[in-house]
Amino acid sequence: MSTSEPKGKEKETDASSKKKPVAIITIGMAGAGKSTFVRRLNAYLHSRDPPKPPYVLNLDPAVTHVPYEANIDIRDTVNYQEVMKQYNLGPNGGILTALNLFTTKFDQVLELVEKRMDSVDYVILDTPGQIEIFTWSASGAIITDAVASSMPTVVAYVIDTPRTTAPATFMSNMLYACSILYKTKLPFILVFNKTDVQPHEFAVKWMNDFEEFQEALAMHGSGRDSEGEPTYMNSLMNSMSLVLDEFYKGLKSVGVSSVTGDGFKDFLEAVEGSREEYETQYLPDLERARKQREETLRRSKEDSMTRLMKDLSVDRAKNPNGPLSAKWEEEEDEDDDFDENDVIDRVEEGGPGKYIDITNTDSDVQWPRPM
Ligand SMILES: Nc1nc2c(ncn2[C@@H]2O[C@H](COP(=O)(O)OP(=O)(O)OP(=O)(O)O)[C@@H](O)[C@H]2O)c(=O)[nH]1
Ligand SMILES: [Mg+2]
Repeated sequence: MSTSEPKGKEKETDASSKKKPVAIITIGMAGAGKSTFVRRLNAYLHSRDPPKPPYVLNLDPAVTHVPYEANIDIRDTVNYQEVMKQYNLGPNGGILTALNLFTTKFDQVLELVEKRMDSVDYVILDTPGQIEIFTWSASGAIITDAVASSMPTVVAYVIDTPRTTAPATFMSNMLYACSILYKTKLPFILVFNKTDVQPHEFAVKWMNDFEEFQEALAMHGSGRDSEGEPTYMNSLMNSMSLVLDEFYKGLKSVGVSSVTGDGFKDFLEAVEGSREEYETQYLPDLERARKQREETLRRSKEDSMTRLMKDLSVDRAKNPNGPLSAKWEEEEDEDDDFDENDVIDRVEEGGPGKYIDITNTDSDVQWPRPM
C-alpha cells in the first residue's frame, strides 16, 4: 500500500526556501537500498506542490546503472575500470582510489553545488555500496567535512529492515551506526527501509526498551552453554545493549519503503528537525574546532618562521654569497599516467534536478551519458 502524499496536500513553509539547503548523506550496508531510497526521495520531492527538485550526487564509481538522474556523477570524472587497470587494484581498492581521485576535485563539486544553493532545498549524496569505503576512508571524511562545513548536513543511515530482524544482526548494524555517529558527529537519522516487506515496529520496540531486546536475545538462541552459564556472546550483547541504549536516546528513526514511498513525509520532517540540531549543536562545535585549529596553525607557523630565520642567519654567516647563487630547480611537468576529467553538472542547462519519472516502471531506462 502506498501512502505517498497526493499533490497539494502538504503545507510548505515559504521561509524554508530562503534557508540554505540541507545535505542528506545516504550511508548504509551494501544492498540496504541506498540508491533506491535516493531515487524515491528524488521522486517524492518532485511530486510536492510546489515541486522541490533536489540536487543529487552519485559518489558510487562502480555502479553500472543509477536509478535516478544525478546532477553530478563521479563516473563522469573518474573511470573506475581504468583506475583498477592503471593501479593494479581489485574492486574495492579501485572504488577507494576512484573516490580519492574524485575528492581531489571536490572543491569543483562544492562550487557547482553553491551555484544552486538558492534554488534547491536538498542536496542528496548517494555513497558507494561498500559502506567502509566511505565511512573509514580519508576521502569519505574529507567529503563529509567539506559538505558539513558548507551547509546543514544530516546522515541518513539506511537499514535493510528484513535483514535485521535477528537480534545479533540488529545489534551489529546499530553498533556500526553508532560508530559513524561518533565519527561524523552529525545529526543522524536511522532509516528502516523495505518496510513493505518487514514493518520496523520490532526495531522501535527494541530501541525504546532494552529489556525487550534482551528478551528477544534470550529467545533467539539458548544463550546458555552446556553448563548452563550465559555464553560469552550473550553476555557481550547484553552489556552492549546497555551502551546502545544511550546511543538511541539522541537518535531519530523512521520507517520507509523506497518501493511504495511510505514514510517519506516522516523522513523529511526528521530532516527538518536535524537542521535545527545541526545549527544548535554541530555548528558551534565546528566553530570551536576551527578556532582551535587556526590557533595551533598560527603557533606552529610562528615557530617554524623563528626557526627558519635562525637557520638563515647561520647560513648567511657561514656563506655570505650562498643566497645569490641559489637557483630554483625547474619545475618538471607532472606526467600523470591517469587522466581524470573535470567535475561536470549534467543538468546545468536544464535547471536543478531535470527529472524523468521512472519510479513506476521496471523498464531498463538508458540514461543519457555525456560524450
Ligand atoms: N521491497 C523492497 N525492496 C527494496 C527497497 N529498497 C530497495 N530495495 C531493493 O533492494 C535491492 C538493493 O537496492 P539498492 O538501492 O541497489 O541498494 P544499495 O544500498 O544502493 O546497493 P549498493 O549501492 O550496491 O550497496 C534492490 O533489489 C532494490 O530493488 C524497498 O523499500 N522495498
Ligand atoms: Mg547503490
